[in-house]
Amino acid sequence: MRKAVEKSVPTNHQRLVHWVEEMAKLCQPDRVIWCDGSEEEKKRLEQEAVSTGELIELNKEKLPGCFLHRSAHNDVARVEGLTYICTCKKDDAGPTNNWMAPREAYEKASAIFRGSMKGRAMYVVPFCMGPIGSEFSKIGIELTDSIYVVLNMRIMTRMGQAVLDALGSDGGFTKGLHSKADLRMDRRFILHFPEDSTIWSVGSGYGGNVLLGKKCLALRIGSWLGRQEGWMAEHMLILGIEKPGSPVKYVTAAFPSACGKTNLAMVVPPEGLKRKGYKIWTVGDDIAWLRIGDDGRLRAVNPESGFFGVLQGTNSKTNPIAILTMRRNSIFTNVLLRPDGTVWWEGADGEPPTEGIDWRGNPWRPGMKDEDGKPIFAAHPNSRFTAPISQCPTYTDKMEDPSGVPISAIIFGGRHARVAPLVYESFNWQHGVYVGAQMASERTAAQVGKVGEVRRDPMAMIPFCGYNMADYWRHWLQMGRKLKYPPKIFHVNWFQTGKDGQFLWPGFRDNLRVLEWILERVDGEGDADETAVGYVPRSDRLDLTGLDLDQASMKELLAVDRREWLADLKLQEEFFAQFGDRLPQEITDEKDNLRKRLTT
Ligand code: GTP
Ligand code: SPV
Ligand code: MN
Repeated sequence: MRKAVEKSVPTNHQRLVHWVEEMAKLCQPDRVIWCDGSEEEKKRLEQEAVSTGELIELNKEKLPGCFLHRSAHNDVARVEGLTYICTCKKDDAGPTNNWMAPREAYEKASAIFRGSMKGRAMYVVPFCMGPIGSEFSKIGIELTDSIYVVLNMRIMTRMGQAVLDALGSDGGFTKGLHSKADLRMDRRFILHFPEDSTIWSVGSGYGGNVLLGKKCLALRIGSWLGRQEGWMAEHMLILGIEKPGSPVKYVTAAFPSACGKTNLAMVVPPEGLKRKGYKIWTVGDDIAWLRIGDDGRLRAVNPESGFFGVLQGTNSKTNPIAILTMRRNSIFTNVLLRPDGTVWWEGADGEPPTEGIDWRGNPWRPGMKDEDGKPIFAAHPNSRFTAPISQCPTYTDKMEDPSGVPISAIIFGGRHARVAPLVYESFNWQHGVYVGAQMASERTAAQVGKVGEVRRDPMAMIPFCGYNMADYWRHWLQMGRKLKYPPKIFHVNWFQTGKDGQFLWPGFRDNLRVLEWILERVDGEGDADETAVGYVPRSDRLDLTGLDLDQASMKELLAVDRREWLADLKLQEEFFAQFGDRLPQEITDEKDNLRKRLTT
């Protein structure tokens, strides 16, 4: 009997096999299934998920190969309050992470994992973050009892037998264990053990909590490994911009969750800039792994192979490339189902449907209100699509380049109704690191919590940095010293509002006008005024051809309001104080220099 089981195990990696057996003993699934990533396996899993209602097959003509999934009502976003970094020393996790001692964490979670897969299968999902064989890449194995997770991992990562083959009989890997268990909030934990390269996630079935390659490995464990091994794991899109006659220039941009990364990664030139013939290449929309190349430049790889993108507000006007990408072989999570088997969400193309089934699975009509008189949404504000990056019209095979793409500029940004101007350039790398460290942004629906509240979110990594952020900034500073050609660092803000509460900047495709100035600056061109916060473009310097924006708004967009900045400095100081002596002196120096510049 035992022989037969062993025979079906498609690896001779004894440590891996042993760990899978141990976890199966804990979770007690009915069977253990090793995933090979084949087309046949995909079909089989889809059929099974459809038969249990875990997935709903969508209209075969209009959305071929597409499925709808509804997650539990209490399980629709990342749960930062239940996400922990479990290091031996609390200080290594730092003041911005939840911390639990490893032993306590394993014990607590084991009690929930114990027997949690009874009556279900345990899938063994071998996955690789980054191109298989690249020095950037890392292998993980996720054990899960969710077919939704397997099918998403199949899109989001390089998954299957090829990964086991690359792992060989003794390769290193991150151990991921996931079980939906009973989906109870009070029995939900997302635990990271960077010292063991282990991730345990229990009690959730939602995206960033359970697709362990994404935020858990590629950012939290990744950032830890990056510091040890001399590279960086960042919450950044990677985008190539090609001007006719010039080589493609690549930039990365770090914006907090639901603040515009996917949109910028797929930006389409606005009418007024079309004459310039720009081409855009999408390398990644959420995560970048950065290393110093032999050429002394910063090089980036997207560790993922798919998008897990926000749907609300996504339509053929705001993001046509995303709409084309998700027309087939995609998974839609928490949207409205139309009677014809297509899907809809707030801000999608076309009029709201006259009827449908909402994200909770209830009949829905436009204008419906709940008991408190609040409108009932057709889709959850954090509803998402999962789609392969290879289907993206702006896909580039540079994505597969094992040595990554060279980065010319790093762009930080947040959702900031006030304070930050549309764009500014830092004075140098050290100042740029400070610009990233002082970032603040309004909360969005991507995480459970109060939407709109401003919080500090350095480098858009506050929920994702797997160690003490003070050490993280030190690592950034060190990387800069090692780079022969450090990229220039910028800050943007697409979200300033005017007195009427409306966005001042049109955003979306018009953001390319700002990227254009950024690339000019990279080339040592582009006029700028030196202000207290950094270099700001002269208002006539952005190419606004075809854009109906009055001079007054443009001035407001580029203004640096000293009073507001000084008020914000107070909040920064409170934030930085948490790190005590561990805060790098350079950050304090940069902050003090800013105060000086603002007051003289
Ligand atoms: P995550 O996947 O959570 O990391 O989000 P993201 O950073 O990729 O954000 P995404 O591009 O999906 O955009 C999030 C929301 O912001 C969507 O509702 C977009 O329509 C909206 N958005 C994106 N870019 C802009 C912009 O330039 N201006 C405005 N006003 N809204 C934008
Ligand atoms: C984010 O919240 O930054 C996301 C979505 O990209 S999730 O996968 O849930 O983390
Ligand atoms: Mn993200």
